[in-house]
Amino acid sequence: MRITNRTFTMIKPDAVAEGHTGAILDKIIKSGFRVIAMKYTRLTPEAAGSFYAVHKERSFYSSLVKYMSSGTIVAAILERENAVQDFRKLIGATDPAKAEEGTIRKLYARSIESNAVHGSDSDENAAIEGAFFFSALEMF
Ligand code: FUP
Repeated sequence: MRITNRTFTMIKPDAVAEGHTGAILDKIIKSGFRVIAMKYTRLTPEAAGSFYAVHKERSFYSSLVKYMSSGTIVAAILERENAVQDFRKLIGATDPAKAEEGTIRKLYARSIESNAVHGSDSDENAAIEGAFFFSALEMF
């Protein structure tokens, strides 16, 4: 049976700048996720604002947009059974101070804003977020 459960991730500017890309990808791959599509890119403030539009009314929005457009990111689509839920377990709580030992955010995040990685929160958002960065041809 073909497994079609996918999630979307970004390795965020702090983690890329600090040289954690390789270690984070290694952890993701060794946890059984297959990389379906991946690229290094950088968000403009407009693109970051649009990606996080759901948080537009929140007090942290403008700071988040500035941070997410501050440097190189790695965007990727991942595939595995139960991808969305299990990837969120692997990355840990939004606030690294509350993240469980061994999670990517516990290991590599600096703060609730500079929290190293993104993981989609539903299958629907995984599809929307993946399509934000990749064309249908790139997602094979
Ligand atoms: P998560 O699903 O864990 O990425 O968290 P949210 O969707 O709640 O938040 C999206 C991003 O907004 C977080 F990754 C970091 C940022 N954020 C803040 O900067 N401050 C907050 O209080 C909450 C979130």
